[in-house]
Amino acid sequence: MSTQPEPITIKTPLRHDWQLDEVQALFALPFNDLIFKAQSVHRETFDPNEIQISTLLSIKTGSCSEDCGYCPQSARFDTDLKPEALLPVEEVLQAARRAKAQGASRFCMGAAWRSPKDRDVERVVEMVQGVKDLGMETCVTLGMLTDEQTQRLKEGGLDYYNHNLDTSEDYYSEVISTRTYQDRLDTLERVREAGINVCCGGIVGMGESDSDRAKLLQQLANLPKHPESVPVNMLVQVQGTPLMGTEKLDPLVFVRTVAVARIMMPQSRVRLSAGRTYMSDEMQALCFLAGANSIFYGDKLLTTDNPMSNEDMRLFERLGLRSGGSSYAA
Ligand code: SAM
Ligand code: DTB
Ligand code: SF4
Repeated sequence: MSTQPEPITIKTPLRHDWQLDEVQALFALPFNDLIFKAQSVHRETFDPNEIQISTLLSIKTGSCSEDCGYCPQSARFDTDLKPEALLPVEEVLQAARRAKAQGASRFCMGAAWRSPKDRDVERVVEMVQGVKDLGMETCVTLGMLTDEQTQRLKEGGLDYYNHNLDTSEDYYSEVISTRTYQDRLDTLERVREAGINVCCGGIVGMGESDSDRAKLLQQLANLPKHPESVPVNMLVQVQGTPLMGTEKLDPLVFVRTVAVARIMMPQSRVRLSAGRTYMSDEMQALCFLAGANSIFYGDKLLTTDNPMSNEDMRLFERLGLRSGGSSYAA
């Protein structure tokens, strides 16, 4: 019996020298050409019908000192949120067990801090170890980190650290004043140096311009190494936050943003993140076609709603998608 040789696919090379006009030219392609290109790049690396699923839990909620204009957890805005101290480890592990039973492969724990205290990091390390013992991948997002804290998380076995650039450097000061873009880049560099996988993306629909979206993706792709995971969030508008009432982004521009992220970071997981409750099934299907291959799964994001798990499973069935493929593709 003769065995067929495996077909050879030549992968799009990874680039870190994107120029703004090149990124803008991708955004400006006719929609069909852009989606075709994104889906072609996607198939060089990934199974196009496999979606990685992560479940989020807010382990410390609200009363945050920062002024991120999109965020319901800032102490500076009058939102309807009930603050909660850092959760006990066992409560977190119960939520992780439920997430695993529902099919999530990664458990992401978020805390409303500017930066954690050392004793908080110790408690988070216990959570990471407990979640890993369940056989799940771990991700945490705790704000800015020191070298020592990053090291502790690495030693504790953390798989991913989420820290978003959120928007372009130019638009950043319109949204946040209490920490700088450079602070974010510094934390990302620490996480990368420590050998923890990087989860880094942004939010669109905050009133930014086309060129801000292009610049955000340029920043992400021109990092020394592409983030393994790139969350693309649509702003969830929350009553009481300064960005409440911002003009809604054209859904097709959101899909284009996903497609351009896929083309520029061909081996990263691009996550269709916050905002899915406001997206039609058809829009989400277009995002998967544009190369999104990860979602947040479970009825809640951190403090706001996410589609119900059974609705997501139904959508997966209708689209012939499977959950799986938890790790970085390369
Ligand atoms: N406090 C930490 C920090 O800011 O780094 C970690 C938690 S913070 C809530 C994590 C990320 O959630 C933010 O960087 C932002 O990208 C995203 N986020 C927060 N509120 C959002 C909203 N209303 N809509 C979309 N994304 C949001
Ligand atoms: C990310 O990029 N999006 C998630 C996660 N990383 C931590 C958070 C979305 C939060 C949406 C608003 C909320 O639920 O509070
Ligand atoms: Fe605090 Fe993070 Fe919300 Fe900013 S995004 S206000 S740092 S919880």
